[in-house]
Amino acid sequence: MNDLLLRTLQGEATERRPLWIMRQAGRYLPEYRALREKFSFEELCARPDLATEVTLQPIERFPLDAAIVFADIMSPIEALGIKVKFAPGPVIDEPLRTAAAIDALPEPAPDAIAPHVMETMRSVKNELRDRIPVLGFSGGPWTLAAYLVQGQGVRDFPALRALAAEDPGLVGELLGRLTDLTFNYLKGQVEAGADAVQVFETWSGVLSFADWSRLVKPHLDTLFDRMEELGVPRILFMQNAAHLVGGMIAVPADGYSVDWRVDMGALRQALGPQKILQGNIDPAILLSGAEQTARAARRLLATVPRQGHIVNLGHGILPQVPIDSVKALIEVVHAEEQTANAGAVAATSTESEE
Ligand code: 1CP
Repeated sequence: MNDLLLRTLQGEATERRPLWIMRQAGRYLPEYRALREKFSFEELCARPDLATEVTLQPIERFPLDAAIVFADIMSPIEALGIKVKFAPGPVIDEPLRTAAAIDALPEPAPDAIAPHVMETMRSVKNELRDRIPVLGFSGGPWTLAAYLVQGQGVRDFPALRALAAEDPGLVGELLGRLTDLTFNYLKGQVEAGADAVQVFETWSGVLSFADWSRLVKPHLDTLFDRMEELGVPRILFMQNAAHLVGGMIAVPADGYSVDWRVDMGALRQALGPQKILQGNIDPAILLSGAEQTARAARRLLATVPRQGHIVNLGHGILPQVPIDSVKALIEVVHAEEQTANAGAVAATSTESEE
């Protein structure tokens, strides 16, 4: 297996940095858009044969170092008896805003949580035959709560923040239930074959450091502590959360995925070599084409030491990104190995000349 990602997450030095791209299966790929002409997003997620095909689309096109199973962060939510529509982001008809609604949420049996995603995972593992690792993923409890309480993605999620101010105990109760759901969902994916998992806590950044530390961090600590028993590396992604990084790196994860607002070189210097960091090219740079993308990638590699770094974007790839930008990113990351080899050869020949 190409195990660059897993070895990096275990703290090993590798011949080059691993690279995968958040939202690598999806709308920037013409072959994904072609499938979407025939099937809705819900159908693509619900049918393991189609979800497998979509998962593998970027892998067939590019030499990426991991696959990520095709689903949505809201995929486990149906097990709570809540219908999620996509337009194009998740929409809930009756947002959860009362104690009665939150208390009434069922506690689904683990095998009732998104069984179609587990089947997709098994089928992807089977198709890939251990060529590269497969990531499982889930939304983080706060990010799931954001959609459940707000009803849809709305800038800064004011209804969620209002409920958190008005009844922090109730929001805590909801986060506790979503932590259980997320844990069981990720456990199912690992049992189905996931080699590593990522928790997308995308909307963390809407809270202040004090509120996030009090309201959300304890649930992430519980989730990541419990995940240790799953025996696979755990990555935590937070977006728009430069002000939360100090708390984020105290969550017991194996890797920390930060967005482009974080100065990764400075973060590495502050943390020392132990913590594994993932990211963090600004996804918008890829819109400006191959040349700008290559420049940004070279700058990233020059500022962040190789060991302990997983190259990725700072957030999901955008639907309008040209394919050539993705190719340019991959070329820069792959060229580092050649440079390192050339360096090694040069060093050897200098030695033999001495
Ligand atoms: O085809 C379509 O029109 C549907 C678009 C789409 C896709 C391709 C949605 C709706 N979800 C997905 C797949 C998806 N979502 C994946 C698997 C693809 C891959 O990684 O290769 C993943 C990992 C996600 C994760 C996700 N969905 C997050 C967390 C990561 C992030 O980007 O922050 C979030 C916040 C969502 C919500 C969501 N679902 C869909 C959209 C368009 C959104 C964006 C936010 C919103 O509009 O509220």
